[in-house]
Amino acid sequence: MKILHVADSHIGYSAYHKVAENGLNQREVDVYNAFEQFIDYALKTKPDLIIHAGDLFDSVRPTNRAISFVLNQLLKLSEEEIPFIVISGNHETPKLRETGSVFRIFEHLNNIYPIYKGKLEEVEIENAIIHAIPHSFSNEDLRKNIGMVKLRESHLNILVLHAGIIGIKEFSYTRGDFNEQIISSGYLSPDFDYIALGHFHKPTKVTDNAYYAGSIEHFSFKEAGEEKGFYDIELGSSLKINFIPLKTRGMLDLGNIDCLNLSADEITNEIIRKFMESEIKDKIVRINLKRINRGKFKGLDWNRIKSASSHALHFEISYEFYEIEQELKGKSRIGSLVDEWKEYISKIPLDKDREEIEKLALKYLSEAIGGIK
Ligand SMILES: [Mn+2]
Repeated sequence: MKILHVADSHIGYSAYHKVAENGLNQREVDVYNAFEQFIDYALKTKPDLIIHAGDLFDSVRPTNRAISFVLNQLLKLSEEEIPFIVISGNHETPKLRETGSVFRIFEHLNNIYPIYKGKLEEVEIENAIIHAIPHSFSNEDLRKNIGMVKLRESHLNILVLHAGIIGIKEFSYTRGDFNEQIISSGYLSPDFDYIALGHFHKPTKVTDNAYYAGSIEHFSFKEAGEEKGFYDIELGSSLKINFIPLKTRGMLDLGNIDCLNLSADEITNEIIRKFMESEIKDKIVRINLKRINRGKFKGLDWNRIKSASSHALHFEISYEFYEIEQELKGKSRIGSLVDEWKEYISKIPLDKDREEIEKLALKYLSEAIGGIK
């Protein structure tokens, strides 16, 4: 059985100020392009099944444009009779049930199976049972949903989930996204023929039978330099899995410049040198300035930096001001922090242990302040 596993398309995402020729936000267009490449691949290769493991849309209320784009793409699959199973992820699931799901629109399309009601649903396609678990109302509900799965021995059993996985040494997931679901790796049973995961944006093998497809485009600088795409899978008595890259816009993190011992001019030169070193044309680019003070920051030659970065799609500087940390080290600042904390705690009703809590807090405060280098 031939399956395509894709996830985290985040259709409707837009960012930065660059506008495409058609007047739309360039990043929104980039994401449409990536998704369309995927659909074209599906139409050409005609898989028996497509699984989208959540976050098809970037938000609970996508724009009409984003909805009609997806509708048009899915209609192509529907007409070609390519089954498309999509579960809801944290991004498109409303916090309040009454809000209703955008996925309802797709419910009446032939061959399109939107799974979004917070409960496990089973879809049978050829000799496979797809146990599809949408974004659930809580982590506990998610665990209950997984517990309800009944493997069918006569069939291939595929689990679909949108969640972070913790508890695997080789794979560390850091929590972060809003409303996200997390489960421990113990729920990824080796008894499934395949587990199609969504949520983590980097394509990753988590266990022998569980994979994150990753996202179809770069959605934050954490993803800079990552390859984006989806899996083309041959599933039978064994699992053959092939990563198919998509053409996406480059995102470059040009790293840090330590500004402590550099003059404003030297920092400007260093930024421009980094631009020259890397091919930044049409890319999304970031540089981080470490240990810079306000004076030097103001003194950077912004005109030169602007013109040297003008052929990037987007350029941003992140920075940390050094003098704030230095102030913290000064005695007066420590004093005021402690005073601020004492005032804060005095307003909080504590029946007992006040002394103990105050002692601990002061210890941690002084450690934290002392630890800033
Ligand atoms: Mn997600």
